[in-house]
Amino acid sequence: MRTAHDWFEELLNQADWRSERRRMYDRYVDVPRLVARYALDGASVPPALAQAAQRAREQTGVPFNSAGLNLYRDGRDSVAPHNDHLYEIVAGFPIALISLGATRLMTIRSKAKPRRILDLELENGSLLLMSYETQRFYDHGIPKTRSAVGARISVALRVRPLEGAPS
Ligand SMILES: O=C(O)CCC(=O)C(=O)O
Repeated sequence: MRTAHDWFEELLNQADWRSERRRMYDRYVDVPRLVARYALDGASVPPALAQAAQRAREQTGVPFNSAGLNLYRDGRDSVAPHNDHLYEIVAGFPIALISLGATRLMTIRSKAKPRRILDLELENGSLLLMSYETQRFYDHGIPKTRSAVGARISVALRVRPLEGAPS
């Protein structure tokens, strides 16, 4: 897991982390994690991200061109159940999630009843591939935890439509 550890340290220190605010009903709230986004053909991509994306392309055969990074600083950081917006992904391509750092639980829930729930421990160095179709029928999220957990970075790789290309 040396490589995953090195990628974690490098991205923690070099990624362009930002906090975001989101409208919730009539007020704005902090998004409970830090985020960074990269077009993978851009000049400012950290070397660790370029390497991780290349490994994911080799493992999956998918031409990922975009990365969304999440930094969960501790157990208070989370992402609410959601599905990816399909208009932001080229039809048919999966989404890859690389986990670095502390293990966090991901909960995957079917949208339709009867509700099926799958809990996955996302470990350091793991790669989770979620199919395009999954986004139609399932939500995924990282719940908060009271357990003492360290920081975790997830790298979400997607194939985004090129600017101006028909989707
Ligand atoms: O942190 C994770 O593994 C999930 C990230 C996620 O759901 C997203 O970036 O949309």
